[in-house]
Formats: sequence, structure tokens, C-alpha cells
Amino acid sequence: MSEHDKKLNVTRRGLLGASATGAVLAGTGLGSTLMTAKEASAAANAALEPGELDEYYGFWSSGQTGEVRILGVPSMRELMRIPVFNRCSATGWGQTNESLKVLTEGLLPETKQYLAANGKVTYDNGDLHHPHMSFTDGTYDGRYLFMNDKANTRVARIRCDVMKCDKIIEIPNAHDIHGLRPQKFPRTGYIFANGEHEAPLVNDGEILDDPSQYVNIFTAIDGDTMEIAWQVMVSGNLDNTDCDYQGKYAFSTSYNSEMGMNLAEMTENELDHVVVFNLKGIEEAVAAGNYQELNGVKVVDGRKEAGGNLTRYIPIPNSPHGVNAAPDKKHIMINGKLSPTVSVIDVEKIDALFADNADPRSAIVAEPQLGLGPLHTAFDGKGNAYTTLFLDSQVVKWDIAKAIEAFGGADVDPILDKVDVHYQPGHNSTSMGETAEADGKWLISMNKFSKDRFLNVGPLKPENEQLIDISGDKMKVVHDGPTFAEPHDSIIVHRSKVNPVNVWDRNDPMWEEARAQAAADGVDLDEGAEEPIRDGNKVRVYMTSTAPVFSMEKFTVKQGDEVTIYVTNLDDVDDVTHGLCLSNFGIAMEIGPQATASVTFIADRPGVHWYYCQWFCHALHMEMRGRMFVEPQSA
Ligand code: CUK
Ligand code: CUA
Repeated sequence: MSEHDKKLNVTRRGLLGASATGAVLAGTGLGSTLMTAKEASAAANAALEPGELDEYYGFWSSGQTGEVRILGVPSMRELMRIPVFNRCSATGWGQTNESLKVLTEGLLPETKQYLAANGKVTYDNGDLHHPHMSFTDGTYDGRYLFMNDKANTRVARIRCDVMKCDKIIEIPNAHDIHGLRPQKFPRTGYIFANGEHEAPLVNDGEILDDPSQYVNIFTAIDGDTMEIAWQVMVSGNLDNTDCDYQGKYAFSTSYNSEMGMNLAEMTENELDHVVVFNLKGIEEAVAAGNYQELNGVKVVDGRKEAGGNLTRYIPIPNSPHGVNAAPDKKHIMINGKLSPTVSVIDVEKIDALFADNADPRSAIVAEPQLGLGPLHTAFDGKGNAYTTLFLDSQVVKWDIAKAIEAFGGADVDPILDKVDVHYQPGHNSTSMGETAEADGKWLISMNKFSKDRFLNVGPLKPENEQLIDISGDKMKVVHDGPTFAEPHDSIIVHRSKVNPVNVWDRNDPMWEEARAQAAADGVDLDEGAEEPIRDGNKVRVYMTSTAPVFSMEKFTVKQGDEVTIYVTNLDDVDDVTHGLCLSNFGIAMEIGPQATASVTFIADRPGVHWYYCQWFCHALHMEMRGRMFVEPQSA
């Protein structure tokens, strides 16, 4: 290990070692596994009887799994998984025509070309870090969830009425979308998305190992149309992002202001920065034509050397990571990562940075020392902040007003409490904590390691999210929840904000193409067709499902036909989902009540093949099946 590395303690062993040291230094120890009576009663608050409903929806990202998960909070019951960037064996996401439309229509032409050369139509993986709900007037409005894909530079949207992904777009010019946040005011509005990794603006191979010509791109997407509004070229890279409650500014951290290409270079400077984006200034520059158009997107120059009033760069120690807007609508927390500090920005001091070219650091009103490895901060709406300390394996509760007083020279300690979490927390989130309606009841600490917390399942361990009761003065860990890769980030939304339907609307846009094709074939989707409809070597099969039967008990196609099977689920009863699984064809799909789903394949396999319903729907579910006959080509 070099001296530099030692200082930063950046190896994995170093990080894990530092945590134990940190905990000992903090004097909290790890031996407090026996619950006190008080803790037991806090745990009881979190417990729900069978049949009781949770007060909150938790929307969880899954990191490299690529899906979104819904948990109930505080029970921490996993309620649903929503496939987004991943493939799903159960629902047929990535296989049905309806999901393939979502997965392919937003891809860039060169991506489609690359995928085709590899025998694919879409990516199979994603790295989904940041799920966030749309806002109206500073709080969740239950319309949409938005999320990033760091792995393949995409942004996706989930409709909260049906809890299905309806749009995915690939972001041109940028590389590897990481930080993502929706505009809070007056409404969403923009979705802000950070390109994390540096590359040439025109990345066609002309420029390779010449980092001096690399840039990073900040993107604003219109959340209603899922079209890109504009992009900003910046100095340094972009990590996380958040925005104010005035609709004026967005803030992105940069841990690589150095534009380094390796660890030593990226961590060289003691100060990196947060970029402040002046939304109105950018809109005006775009309206005035001060942009270059690249891949159909208007790109403005917000780099330091460009001057102008699009961006400002506030120096921050040291490789800052998380950005979190406080529910007081006034403060933005920049989490120091390699610096033990959180830098507090007062949004009311930002105007002067643009209007009067004030010293960027004049917007910093506090910088409390909290512990080792601050990554993300959450809020209770009572003036307190909760910051994860990755290296210390702790969550620290601190008083924002006291931190500001201390920064002004007062002899006060803003730290109110520290609690051990297990182990190495990344994100944390509080109930309604990312809105102006933060209610201070629950905090989730999403921990990267579970080590000895659970039964050993082999070298790959689950991660661990812990539920913490923050309703009192002291934080209390009341629940451990192991999770598969990975509990990256979450939001905790009061159930009054979310109101999904029980049954699909027959006219839902999701199967618009199926509807159009059926109309062209003279078929009513609600009735299906008696026989397959042949159109050259294309064959379309329209059937309906009503528990426990498919409307077609058999149909015949020819080997080599391109077959599309449409199934419309006529059941309109809450919770009666059917499926269609075509054995030995690798085909399965979910058909929710009143939904239509379809799948297309080449029937290149002669013989008798059963299709069956794979969602248990009825006492005679096993009997819900039918035969596809494939006549051999010679016949
Ligand atoms: S980033 Cu990973 S712990 Cu992707 Cu939200 Cu901070
Ligand atoms: Cu229909 Cu099982």
C-alpha cells in the first residue's frame, strides 16, 4: 500500500478495519446485541400483526439486479418486484412484445446496432441506484417513479397506477448515469441525471487516451414526455444530485474534479466541488440558441472556463458523495466521504453566486465534523439530520441549527446521537424524508455488508438493511433485513400518496399495438379468434383467459412460422392473474386482470407442445392448459 493509500484507507480491508476502530473510538462498542426493555417496545412498534397493513410504501432500488422492489414499512415485508432493466422469469419482462417495446424504443441507433451484432435487441442488465417519486409542490404526488441505470446510461419511469415500467430512454452524449433526482417545485418537471464517467463528447474513437479532451454531462429530462430537455457540459465528474424546493437550482457532487483516470489521480485534491446548475440561466441559454446540437440534444457549456451564468462551482472537501435537500427547504447537505464533514449549503445564498459573483464558499453555512466516511443524509422534519458513516459503521444524528451556530464560532456540539449499524452503511432514508413533509418516524440504513448477521449462505453474503426508530431522542435499531444485491437506495412514502389500481383498464396504452393489430385482423381482443390468423409466414393467435381455461384448447402452426400469441385476461377479479408459459420454447408471461399481453417467437420445433397457466389462479389451475401443434416443414 502506498503512503497515499494508507492515508485514505481506501482498500477494502482498510475500510472494514477502520470500521471496528471507529466504533471503538466512538466508545459505543458492538456488544449491545441484547435488547433492553425500551428497545423491545420500540421493536414492537415496528411489528405488524398478520393482515395488518403498513403505514408506508418503501420503494427500493436493487443496484445491479436492475429492478425496483416495494417493501412495506415498518414491517419490512417485501411486497413486489418491478422489473425495469433486468429480465424477469415470472412476468416475461424482456420477452413480451409490450415490455420489449419499452426496453427497445428509447435505445440510440448505435446501441441497437451494437446489440444486433451480438444477437440481442436490448441489454440484459442494469445497475439501478436511485428510485425517486415525482413531486408536486415539494411532496410526492404518486404519479411516477424515476430511476437511473448506471450500467447502460439509461433513465426509466414506472407508472404508479399499475406499478409497471412504461418508459426507458438511453441518454446520448453522457456516460453511465448515476445521480438522479426529480424536480420538487413547482412540479416534476425535470428529472436531473448525472453522467458519472468521463469521455470525449463525440465518442467515436477519434479521441482515446487523451483525458484532457474528456467531459461529463448533466442531463435534464422532461418527466412527462421522457424526452431530453437539455444537457450541460461540466468541469470534473458528476456523482449524486439533488435540487432545491424553489425550482431554481440543482446541485451535483464531483469526486473527480481532478479529471483523474486512476485512484491516485482522482483523490489527489483535498478539495473537490459541488456544481450548482442555474435552471433559468440554462433555459435562457437554450432559448437564445447558445448551444451545440449533438445527437439531437441541445448541449450548453457550463464548464468553469466557459464563464457565464449557467453553473457555479463550490469547493467542498474531499471527494464528496451524497447530496440531500433538507425539508426546511433551505439547506442542502453535501456529504464529504473522504472528509469527515458534511457541508451545508444555504440555498438563499446561491443567488449572490450568480448575480454578484460572490465567493462560492459564501454559500456554506455549516461544515460539522461527524465521523468517518459520511455518504448520505436523511431528515426528520424537526431540524435534525441523520448521516451514514461508512467507515465508522454508524448513523449520526445531528442538529442542523447547532451545526450552523458552531460554524459561526459558537461553542456547541451539533452531534446528538450515534448508533451502530451492521455494517458499512451507504444510503439511508427516512419516512417522507426527501419531501417537505418529513415526519420523523422511521429511518432505514442500507448497509453494504452483513458479515456475521445471518446464517452463512456461502461466499456471497446478503446485504443488510436496518430499520431504526427515530421518533424519540435516541435512535433505536429495531429490525434487520437481509437483502439480495443490493439495497442501494430507497424512499419511504406515506401510503396516502400512492393509490394503485386493482384491475387494468382495458384501454391501457400498454397494449396499444396489440389493439391496433387485432383491429387490423378484424379481431376483438375481448373475444379472441377461433383459429390462428395467417399472414404469409406470420401467424397471430388471439385467445382469452378466464379461470381456469384459455379460450383456445389447441391451435396449429407450421415449423418456421413467426407466431405471435396474444392473451387477454377477461377476469376482472382483484388478484386473478393468469400466465402463459409455452413449454420448451422458453416463453412465459404474466397477464393481469383485464390486461392483454403478447409474445412473438419462431415455431422452429415440430411436435405437440403444451402451453399452461403459470400463475396459480384456481383450484383447477393445473388443468388450465392447451396444445400448440407445430407441423414439420416437410409436411
Ligand atoms: S450512490 Cu452508492 S452508496 Cu450510487 Cu446512491 Cu451513495
Ligand atoms: Cu390461470 Cu393459473
